[in-house]
Amino acid sequence: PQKIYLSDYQVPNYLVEDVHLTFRLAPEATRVLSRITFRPNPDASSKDFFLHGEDLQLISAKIDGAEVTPDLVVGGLTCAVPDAPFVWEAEVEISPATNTALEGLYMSNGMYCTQCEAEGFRKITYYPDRPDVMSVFTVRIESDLPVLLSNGNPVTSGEGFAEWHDPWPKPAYLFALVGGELINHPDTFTTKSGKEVELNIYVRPGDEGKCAFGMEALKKSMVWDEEVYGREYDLDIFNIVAVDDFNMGAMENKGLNIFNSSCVLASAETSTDMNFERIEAIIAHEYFHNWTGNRITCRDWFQLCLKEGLTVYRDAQFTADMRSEPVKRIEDVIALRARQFREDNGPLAHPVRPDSFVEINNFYTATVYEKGAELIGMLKTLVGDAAYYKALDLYFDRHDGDAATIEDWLTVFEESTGRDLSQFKRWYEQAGTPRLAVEEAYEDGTFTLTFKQSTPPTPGQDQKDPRVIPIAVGLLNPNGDEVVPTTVLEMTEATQSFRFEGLTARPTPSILRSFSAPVILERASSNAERAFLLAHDTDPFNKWEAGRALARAGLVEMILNGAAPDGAYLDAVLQVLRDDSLDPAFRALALGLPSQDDLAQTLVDQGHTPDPQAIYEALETLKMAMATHMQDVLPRIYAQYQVTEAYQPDAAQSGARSLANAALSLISRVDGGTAAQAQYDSADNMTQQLAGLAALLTAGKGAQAVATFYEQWKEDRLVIDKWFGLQISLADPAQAAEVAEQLTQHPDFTMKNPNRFRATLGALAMSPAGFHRADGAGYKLLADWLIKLDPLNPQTTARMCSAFETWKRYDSDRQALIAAQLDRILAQDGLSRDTTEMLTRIRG
Ligand code: DPP
Ligand code: ZN
Repeated sequence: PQKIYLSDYQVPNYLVEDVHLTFRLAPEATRVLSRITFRPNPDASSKDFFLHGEDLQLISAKIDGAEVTPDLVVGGLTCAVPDAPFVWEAEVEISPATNTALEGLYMSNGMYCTQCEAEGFRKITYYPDRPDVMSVFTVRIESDLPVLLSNGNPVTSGEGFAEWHDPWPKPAYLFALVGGELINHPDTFTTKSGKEVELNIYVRPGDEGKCAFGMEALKKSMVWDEEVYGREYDLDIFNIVAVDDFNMGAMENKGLNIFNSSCVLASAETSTDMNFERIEAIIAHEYFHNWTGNRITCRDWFQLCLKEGLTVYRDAQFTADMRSEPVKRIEDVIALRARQFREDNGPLAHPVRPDSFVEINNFYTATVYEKGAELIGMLKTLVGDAAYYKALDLYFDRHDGDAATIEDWLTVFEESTGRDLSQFKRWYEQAGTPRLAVEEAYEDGTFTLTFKQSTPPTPGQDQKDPRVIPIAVGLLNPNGDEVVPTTVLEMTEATQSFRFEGLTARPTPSILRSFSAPVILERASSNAERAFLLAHDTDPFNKWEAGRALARAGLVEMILNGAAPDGAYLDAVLQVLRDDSLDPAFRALALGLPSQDDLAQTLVDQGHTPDPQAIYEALETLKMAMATHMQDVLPRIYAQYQVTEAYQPDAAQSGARSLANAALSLISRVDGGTAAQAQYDSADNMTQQLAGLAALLTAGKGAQAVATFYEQWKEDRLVIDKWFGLQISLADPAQAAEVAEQLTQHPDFTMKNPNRFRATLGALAMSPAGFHRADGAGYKLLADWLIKLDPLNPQTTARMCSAFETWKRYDSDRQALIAAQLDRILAQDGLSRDTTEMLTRIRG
């Protein structure tokens, strides 16, 4: 497969003035007629005319009305064209009903829908399918289906057709079309300048009761973007459509967002608090793309983080404003470490702005998205809030309508703040997570912090240059008072010291407050100091972090040396649990333990080979010790934080439920499952019901509830996804592969639905002890299914290959078992480009 390089970027040879598309929808023979006005690009050095096209049957082509016979080549066509503006017309036939890759135009439960990002439009018609070719689209859809949608504003519609016009020039990846028998949940929104916008959420019949929350989230997002970023919506209508079969979470097509139904449909009975929070965030994310992504798009796919990093950052700000800022920050850092640090540490490490790829779908990664968002946060910390928003105004002013680059983005900040950001740019160019070692000295009232940064080699990048790192620090007195409030140190050298003068006693530093940079802090610390920070730190993130460090240190001792659970940790966490002045959501997070994967990486960092089963057992032992140590307090907490008001998925209620359910999970280890059964039986919302079911499974008493849950919810595919996933993730690791295998035999299992595939095989891959079982059964089962899925859906197959990305951590027996499976998959005839690239990189 061919590698594409950022350094090879060339401007397009032809620009598009406008596009008219006509769709005659038919499941296996949809006709797409295109009428496209091209003009030669004066800035291009070549006159070659090439249009992308894949899986298209060309019926006819014309230039300025005269039939032509283009040369069909790999990935598209070429044709002789005039050296002046001309009109290209083509008719192609495609087969949405047999399109299982879910890219381009496809069918899901009888409904037509599209997914064009990154390169799906070329499966719809011949076109320069690259984001720097932007054009105005007019679309006519012919079909008997009652709902026919495309981008922009509706023009006309009648018996068997509808026409849409999108006045905003856009790249082809933002094109969308939907046709189906759908039910509408309508509303309206008035923008701050007084423009009325029609809002609709379209769903399959039966789902109409699950739209209200998404609609509220949309309206909140629209208000927030006006208030915080000054961005108003720019069409007469904004449509959202829910689709069951979808590779990603959702897609920001101009004026017609298409969502994986799991990321928009919500009801108290069927969705958990976590689902609600995630849905609110994804609705916001896709809506915010209207400015950061659509009005200003990316010049090429190497710039993906330009829209994704910024939009993730914006949706995180939104969630923090709607809910709790510290809780959101802690949740985000947990996810960042679990997915992005893991990626940065392994064979798939790549810069936030990659410089080469084979298949762009493989670069919709935690690094581009989540680390990309961290870079925006660091930039804001470095320049300050006011300068940040001033720079954003300039960015929107200057680049509205552009296909922009990271250079454009940084130039805006340089010009508006006068800062030189050439060193900051290394964050976009260098892969790997910097290690930040700290040493401390105290003498005559002066406290000195000396930091040393280094980044391990990553594939293709042996040497790394020092980066600019904003390090937020506060200092605490021995009595626990804060003597120096949060101060941002700006580190630019490989080694650098910072002094704090005029202190009366040696302070305890709280370093990297709010996780001010995506680095790994390496600091010798004692359990006494961690417990002190857990008790006294005023920074909620570092308070949580201190508890986590304490838990981790104790667990490492248990795993390596067979130590007993650390009494100091148990006491410290009990203090937090009892402290009713703390936000319940925070306390629930503080009760959480590092994941199996986190502990495996910790052991690797300390020079050990992780044993997945030993890690699992240490966590089980510690949870049992917590349950016993706190057994007097847990029932009180459980009772105190029961919500008695009508269900609301807001921060206050969901915080209370998360604390009560964290308590329930521990209680169930010592009460034989009584409390869990009672909660399961009486629950009137999914958060409570699922927490009850999970606690029953943990207590080994889940069999009956698993059966009744299925009977109750078998008609609801999103709830049944949870049912699949939970049985696997809470199985005894010795049985997880068998449980997963049996569930793949269940009549409700289908690999054609990415959600169901992820709920089953993904759940196994994300349960380390079960997946890494010593006999290799987990590896074999996943490989079997990746081999089956690849011919149908390469994108989802390739995504799931990252289950193997940590393989070099493990012992040589496991490595040999994994290598054999990787090689077995790689040896399949016709393996997709997506999967081949992923496995080749992982195999190394
Ligand atoms: N739909 C994906 C997202 O919003 C890709 N743009 O991140
Ligand atoms: Zn996005």
